[in-house]
Amino acid sequence: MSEPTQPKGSDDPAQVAAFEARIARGETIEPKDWMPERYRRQLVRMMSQHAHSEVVGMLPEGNWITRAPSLRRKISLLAKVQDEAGHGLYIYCGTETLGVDRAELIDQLLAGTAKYSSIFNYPTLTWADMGAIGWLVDGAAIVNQTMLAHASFGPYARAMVRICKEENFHKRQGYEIMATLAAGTPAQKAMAQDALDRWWWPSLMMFGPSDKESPNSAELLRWKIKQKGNDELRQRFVNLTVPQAAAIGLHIPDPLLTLDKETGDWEFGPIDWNEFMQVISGNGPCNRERLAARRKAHADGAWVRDAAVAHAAKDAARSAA
Ligand code: BYC
Repeated sequence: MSEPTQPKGSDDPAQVAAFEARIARGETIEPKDWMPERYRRQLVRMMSQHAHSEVVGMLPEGNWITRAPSLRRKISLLAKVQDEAGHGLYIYCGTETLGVDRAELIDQLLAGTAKYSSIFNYPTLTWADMGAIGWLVDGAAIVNQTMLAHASFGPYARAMVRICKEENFHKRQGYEIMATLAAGTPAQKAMAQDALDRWWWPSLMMFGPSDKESPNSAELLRWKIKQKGNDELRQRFVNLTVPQAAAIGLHIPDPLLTLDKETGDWEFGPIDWNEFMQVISGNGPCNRERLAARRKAHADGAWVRDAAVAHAAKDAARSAA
């Protein structure tokens, strides 16, 4: 990992105390401000994983652009997938303010040494999967990212504000697909239910391991990078989504789902953490396929990067002249 462009802090206790006091007062940390090296590294870890998720996340949906059932659906899906590329770009730009080169992060992704969200390692088998992804995956992302819009690091928080606005549109387009299918023929309704059955549990896994198994949470919460723990956000997502499923006549695939009338929480059954660990260790149903697709896209795009660099050099020479 390259060194930060800003003067690197020595993490002396007085500086750390002053930094933590700023965090406690709810101040935003900006790239040129002093920050503990560990804070910078945690941000690079989390933001680069997030950026990679946006970019790899284009693949499962990109798979359906040519097969969208109508022009209207195709336009929406195309716009959504393009938005995800933009999200990746904003977040990679955010990591650059922390002194890390985007090319280096992409190399880590292509080498298979960087993580990206577990959810994108599942296949998109039917058109209803476009509905399920928009509704559930973007829905989960909104719950997670609305909190990150208050993160203590300014560039990340600001990127989240815009991203969340776009994710809201993504969620609506997904939910509309699901609602339309659920109100359609029995075969269409069955297709929607099947997509919900397959995407429900992986969506809950998006929030990460339970708080007691989450090695990074305590530090991220202390530095207000995260505002809430993984379990609280997962519960919030379940509480929001259960009534949405009921409204369109679909069933959440969890026989243990029950409403706790006192707390208002929908209690859910156990998550298969073994499956989660398999997926994040590279052994999910599509991990290899996803990385192969990214590697090919990167290689195919080499001429575009070369042309951009040549153009920038010509521009600089022209300005100098
Ligand atoms: N998948 O200590 P923990 C989108 C890893 S894209 C893979 O709880 P943390 C969209 C975790 O990294 C949405 N890995 O970690 C795009 C850690 O490993 P390392 C993507 C996961 O950071 C296209 C280890 O498990 N959103 O919306 O405190 C189309 C222990 O976890 C996952 C973001 O990236 C996972 N699900 O909390 C449609 C949001 N969960 O790094 C939609 C930003 C955990 O120590 N990220 N791990 O080796 C976050 O909010 C947090 O990083 C997480 C995890 C809640 C994900």
